[in-house]
Amino acid sequence: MELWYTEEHTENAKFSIKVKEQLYSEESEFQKIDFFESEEFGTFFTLDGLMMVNEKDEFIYHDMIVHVPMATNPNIKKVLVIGGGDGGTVRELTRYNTIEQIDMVEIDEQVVRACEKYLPITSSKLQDERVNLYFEDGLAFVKNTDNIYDLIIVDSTDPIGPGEGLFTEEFYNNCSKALSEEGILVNQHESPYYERDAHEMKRAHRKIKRLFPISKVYQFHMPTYPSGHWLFGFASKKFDPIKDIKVEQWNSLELKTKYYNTDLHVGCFALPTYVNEMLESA
Ligand code: AAT
Repeated sequence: MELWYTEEHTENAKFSIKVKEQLYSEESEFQKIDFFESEEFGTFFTLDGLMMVNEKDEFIYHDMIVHVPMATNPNIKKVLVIGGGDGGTVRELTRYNTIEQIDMVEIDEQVVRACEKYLPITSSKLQDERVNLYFEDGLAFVKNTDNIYDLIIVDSTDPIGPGEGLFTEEFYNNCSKALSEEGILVNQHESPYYERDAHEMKRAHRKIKRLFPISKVYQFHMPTYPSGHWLFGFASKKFDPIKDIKVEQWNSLELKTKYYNTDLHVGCFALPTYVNEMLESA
């Protein structure tokens, strides 16, 4: 008998992956966590039935969420990661020797423990001595932090379930306060393609652009996320990701990356016309 994982991308379109074996299935306090083994995408996990991370395309997401802000300001020393329980974002951050402190706030400890067991490819650097793990709601965590982080990365689920609070104006406002004057905020910004995701993308952009003098959106390809076309937001009080990119400085680090490079960094901010129009009218 064949086993397939199927995700509804819209009411009328579904995406399926042939599964070799289900490795884990638990209902945590916050969400349903499932791990699967597959031929095409290796090990992958879902939260409430939605694809989060798989071994084959995770490098795209984690390259783009980390190296874009790091090449814009290579002097980043203190970083806050909100969500990101699989550890992929932390793994990429730990490659910079210049980063001194990485605080990661994940609401669901069970996601981290399961990733440590089944997804060492992303979780392997969570033990780095610069990493401090906090198991609490990111929304509450940023409330009482003032002017300390150079970079906040919101590596969150979609705005349903526990991730909902991470798409609110109150949250973005507290992130702004928690950032230093040089601070950068990068956030999981949904997809412009299908209507439901595009609605969330516009809502997020509307809120962020009111709070930050520089607020841009950049794109990348995620084969396993709905439509394959995904976005991150880049907001800052000081740095423009295109004008301020430190091409030579970043390349001199000689970090080997499979997706990110400094040409792509500039190119990924060039968006399709329909996406620009949606963002302008947000
Ligand atoms: N690195 C890509 C993986 C993720 S998972 C996002 C994580 O955010 C999950 O582990 C979830 O438990 C955590 N999370 C959700 N809400 C909160 C919260 N309020 N505070 C802290 N952590 C939270 C991102 C996948 C993106 C999928 C896009 N379709």
